[in-house]
Amino acid sequence: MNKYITTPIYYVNGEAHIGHAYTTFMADTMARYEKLKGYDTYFLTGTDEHGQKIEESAKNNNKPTQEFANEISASFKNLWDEFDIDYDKFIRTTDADHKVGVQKAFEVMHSNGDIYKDFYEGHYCVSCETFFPETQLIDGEFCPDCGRATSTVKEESYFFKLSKYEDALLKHYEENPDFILPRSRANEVINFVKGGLRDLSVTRTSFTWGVQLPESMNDKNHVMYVWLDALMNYITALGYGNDEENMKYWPASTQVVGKDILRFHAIYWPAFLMSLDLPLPEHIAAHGWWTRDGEKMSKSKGNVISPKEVSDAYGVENLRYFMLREVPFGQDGDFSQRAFVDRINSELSNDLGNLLNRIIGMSGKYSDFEIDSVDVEKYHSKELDAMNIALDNLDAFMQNMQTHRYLEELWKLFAIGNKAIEEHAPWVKMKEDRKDEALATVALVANILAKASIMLSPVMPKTTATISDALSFEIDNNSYKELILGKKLLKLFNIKKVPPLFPRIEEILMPEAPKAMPDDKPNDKMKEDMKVKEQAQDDNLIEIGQFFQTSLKVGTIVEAQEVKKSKKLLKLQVDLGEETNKQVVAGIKEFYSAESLVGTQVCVVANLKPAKLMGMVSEGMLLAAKDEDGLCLVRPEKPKKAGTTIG
Ligand code: ME8
Repeated sequence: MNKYITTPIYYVNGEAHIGHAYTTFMADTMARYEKLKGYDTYFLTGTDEHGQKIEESAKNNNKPTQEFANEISASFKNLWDEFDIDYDKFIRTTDADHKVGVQKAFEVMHSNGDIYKDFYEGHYCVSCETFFPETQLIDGEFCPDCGRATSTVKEESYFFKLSKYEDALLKHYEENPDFILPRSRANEVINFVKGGLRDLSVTRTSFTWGVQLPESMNDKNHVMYVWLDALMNYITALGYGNDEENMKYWPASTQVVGKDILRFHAIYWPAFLMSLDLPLPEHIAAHGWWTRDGEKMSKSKGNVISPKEVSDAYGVENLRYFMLREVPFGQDGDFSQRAFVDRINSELSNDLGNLLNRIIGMSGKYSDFEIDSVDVEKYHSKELDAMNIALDNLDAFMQNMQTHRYLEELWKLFAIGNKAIEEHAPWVKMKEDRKDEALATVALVANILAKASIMLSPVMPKTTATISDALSFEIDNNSYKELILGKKLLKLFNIKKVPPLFPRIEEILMPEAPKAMPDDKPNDKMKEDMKVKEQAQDDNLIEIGQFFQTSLKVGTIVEAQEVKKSKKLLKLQVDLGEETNKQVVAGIKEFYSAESLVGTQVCVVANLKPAKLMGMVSEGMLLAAKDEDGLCLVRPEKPKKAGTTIG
């Protein structure tokens, strides 16, 4: 049987942030999971490159549109390659065969009587690439989705008969309660459709950056509406309208999207497919937003976290694990560095990493790195039963995209393994001459690690490859069938030493997010500022008021100490001209000795919320510049009184 998994195709108006990475990790995990189960799986991602938004972004960057699209599309592709995203195809909507496929789809919809020409008069939000009737706008002007000012559109347009599909859509939702995942999201879609669907304008005449209509329409004035063009990627990627061999993968099994674009995927997309006489996808799975300080992270707000920076600092698999474990599927999640570091240290390093180290250590000491499972069932049937219950629960969680529950359940295995070692203390049994029992516990834990690694492999493919190498077995569909479905034990292990999988990590100081604009509907004051702000955001500029929210001061370092067990941190007492000194924990140990700092002056961000680093409170941040040659502190050119304001 086939499985087909997709991500949205991302707009090329800016580089990827961790929201995009999350969607892509989710879909990649699902695709790897289906492959592990033995399905012939096709996984698609790519970039959405047409439309007014991209045309305007290219203009703002003074680049020809295609050149601009090429650069950003390549940056997405390179990032996914660096992150080992195992896609089968990376589609670009500027690909020639995609355009042919979209034209074919337009022709089919037209010949099925679903396309007609009329005149569109209404409003358009370029940022959302969405039409709105006046009645839906906030105060007659602002986009109900993103709050930005809309423009008025009056132009000839071809329309798609969306209204015709209202009943068929409602029937489909009712008969397929898992069409929209999580199920809790279905109601908003159903209510929207019940509220009445208007026919959809699917071509534009006021700009040219889009797919032309098919020759047969004999109308060169129109280009396709970007959402029609974009949604079709899911079938053109399989060759629709060209070489259709890969259409065997259609319908998609899971199409992962963010909740911002659920309406397009759960209403327009199935209606288009019905018009094309194609079956509908099995699941549209909509996840929540990653926020920063409670605000949706987005390119235009400038409050984004770069996935590359996080993965450079902490490793891409740790990032994958954290994102899939932290947030219940469908809900929003705040990206907290503290939570990230805590999960890596406690769940990956303590629960999983230590278990592997203990098995390597004990097998080396007790049985020359060979482990035989001969006595596991005799001494550990209770643990094996508990392990099998947890393993049996996993599939349902993954099918519903509940990766947090999946990982939580999987971690029960490590708890069983760690508890068995504590309770059965193999080192005591070795001394008491009960070697069989001691080795049975070691073998139990080796089997737990092997089975858990198979099931963890879709989330952490590289880490689990290291574990399977250390335990001398393969992670593939055969081992899945034997060890997971067949519940067998691995008879023999030849253990190899590997370096610790997850060395404990420390929080690296990252600046606080700039205060972002609220995402909610605009109030009066916001509306006044909206246009100016939009311009500034597009140029990645901040307002002077935002700058002055940061209190920068000259400080004198009066005490400096090394933080034991930390390669990076120094603990400083800094005089900022206040009654008491401030404690700053700074990641500069590799570049400055503690003694050399005492008595020197630095520039300090003095109004940061206190944060804890390795259990120590840090009440500020030092300004520093870092390049390939290392890091240097930013200091006043001449001595200044402690506490002098910088700005
Ligand atoms: O909407 N948190 O592209 P896009 C979580 N081209 N996920 C986020 C996110 C956040 N803060 N921000 C973005 C488009 N995403 C269209 C799609 S598909 C035929 C066309 C993720 O670049 C999430 O998956 O704006 C969201 O749906 C997608 O990126 C939007 O990416």
